Amino acid sequence: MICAQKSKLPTFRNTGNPLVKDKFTADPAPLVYDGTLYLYVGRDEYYEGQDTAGGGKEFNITEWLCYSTKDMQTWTDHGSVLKPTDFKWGVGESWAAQVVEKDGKFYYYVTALAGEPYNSRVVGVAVSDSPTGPFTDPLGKPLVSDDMTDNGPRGWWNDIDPTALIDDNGQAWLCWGNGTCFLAKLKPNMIELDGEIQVIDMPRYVEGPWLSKRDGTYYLTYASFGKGKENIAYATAPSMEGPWTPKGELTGTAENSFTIHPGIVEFKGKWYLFYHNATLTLDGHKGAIGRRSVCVDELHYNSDGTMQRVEQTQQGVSTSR
Ligand code: FUB
Repeated sequence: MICAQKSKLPTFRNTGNPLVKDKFTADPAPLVYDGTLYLYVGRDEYYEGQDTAGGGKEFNITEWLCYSTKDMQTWTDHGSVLKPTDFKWGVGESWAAQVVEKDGKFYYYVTALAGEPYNSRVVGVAVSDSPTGPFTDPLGKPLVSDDMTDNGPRGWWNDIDPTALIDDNGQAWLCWGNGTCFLAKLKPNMIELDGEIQVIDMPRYVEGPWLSKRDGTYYLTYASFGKGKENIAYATAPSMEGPWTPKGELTGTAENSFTIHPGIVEFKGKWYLFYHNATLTLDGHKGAIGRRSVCVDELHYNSDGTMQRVEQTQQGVSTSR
């Protein structure tokens, strides 16, 4: 009898920050499901001319990758789980994304470049029965397109960086935006907005929002404009309806990277802040604005619910450096 052999996925050991050392990775988005932490990232790809690119195509991300761990030390590489071209409207580049689980289905909210008739960056959603895919496009069109929001300071590319939170009462929320922080309810089907799109006014808000909840307090953590580049700041609220109170900086700026992007999760009794810097050299290519690397450090809270400032370390959360 011939038994089909399940192909074995590659694994690696956490040897400190950056966490992934064989690829450039950015915009980390953790998800805890069934005792496993899944980490979704965009793959920053090197391309000829990238070092001198000005203003335009700093980032070259054409696929999203997934990693998983049960102990933060041994990681499994699930490879590429979604591409912008998996959406029939998607063309080329993909930016930050997040996966959330509801009733055994996994919803992948992504930033992608959409072709005709959208011709802008949009938020899309893909769905799967498994955290590692395959993911398919249930809508056949973007979830948020440029015509649905005011353009604000970033024009046609302000609808980026979606983050989703499902509250304990089952209400799901979607937050996104560059230059403007947008917030809307999701319908129970998770693939349509429900009601008005609000704008949340955050000091020095740039992009990369991340929604989380701990002990009845809601956190909106985001990339803010710091000393010449982005750092991470946050605000808290007693409910998703607000009011949101700015709480200041959570981190400084990232080493060698203009951008930084938070991803926060509780896993096995500890809280973690994922972010990226650009300290990795790979195949002779030094880290750069579009050659970033995902990192993780522990996150601690004060008794009043505020977050303690996170120092970005080389040790990270590894035990094997
Ligand atoms: O990775 C491309 C963009 O850079 C993301 O969408 C932003 O959050 C910033 O990290």
